[in-house]
Amino acid sequence: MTALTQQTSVNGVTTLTINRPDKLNALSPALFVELKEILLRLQEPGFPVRGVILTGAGEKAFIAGADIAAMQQMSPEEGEQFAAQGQEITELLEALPIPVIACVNGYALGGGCELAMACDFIYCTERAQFGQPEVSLGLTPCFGGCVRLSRFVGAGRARELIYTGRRIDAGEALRIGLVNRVFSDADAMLAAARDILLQCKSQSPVAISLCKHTINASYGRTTAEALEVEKNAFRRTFESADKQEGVKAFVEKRPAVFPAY
Ligand code: CO8
Repeated sequence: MTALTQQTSVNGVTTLTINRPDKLNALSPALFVELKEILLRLQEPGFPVRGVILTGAGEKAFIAGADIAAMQQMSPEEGEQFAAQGQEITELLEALPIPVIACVNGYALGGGCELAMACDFIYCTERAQFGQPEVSLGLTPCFGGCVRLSRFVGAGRARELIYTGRRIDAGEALRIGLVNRVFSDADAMLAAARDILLQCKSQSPVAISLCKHTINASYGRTTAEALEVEKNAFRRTFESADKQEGVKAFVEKRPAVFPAY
């Protein structure tokens, strides 16, 4: 357990909690160092985790963005380095070969919204607020906001939200497809996220990781290139013990039991 990022694991599901509630879990350079260490560990082959929940400590915020106070004195070079740190975290999150759900209770602004969008999908509570307010600070989103928001909500809505810096509530986030589900409170949200991850856990981990890789790889590729990635993924399932077990179990009319990796 670290000071700024807490990690707890139950039944193969790890919960990462950004833990700076007095600063609404704002993302500092030190926090990125801790988070990177944990994400690198989760990536190691054979690490016994099959799903991740990313959430924020306290009642008010998931993450209220990058640490604005830390940015005040940064030179352009330091700013670029901070941006690179944040992008590395979003890329590590996106590349984890297991499902990752962002659970948003409160503010997910700027870098907070960007970290949530680097997860596979987002659940939130009725109190959640999302936004990319960077333009109001004379900044641009730089942990993937300009890149990932349009993937969730389409280019027109993303442009409107980014150019105005407008905050949206949970209902609007659900309507435009930024979040998958809205819950009355954090306990219900976290219970549902754990439940979904346990459902994923009973499926083939090899197949899930290949699906995730294929979906991520489809961005920025032509349809033909993306279909090639999909075909290769399918081929790779034929090299796996999971495919042998899954297909055999169907033929034998019994539930598949996939090996744990
Ligand atoms: N950074 C640093 N501290 C923060 C941040 C933040 N992003 N957000 C809140 N805090 C701190 C406040 O300063 C305050 O600290 P203190 O008690 O010591 O004064 C504490 O958290 C509580 O905040 P408030 O008193 O402001 O709480 P309110 O309920 O009144 O307001 C808001 C909540 C609306 C969320 C308000 O805090 C706010 O607007 N926060 C900033 C939101 C924002 O603009 N986020 C985007 C930041 S930029 C970004 O994330 C883009 C990444 C760009 C990276 C660039 C790399 C160089």
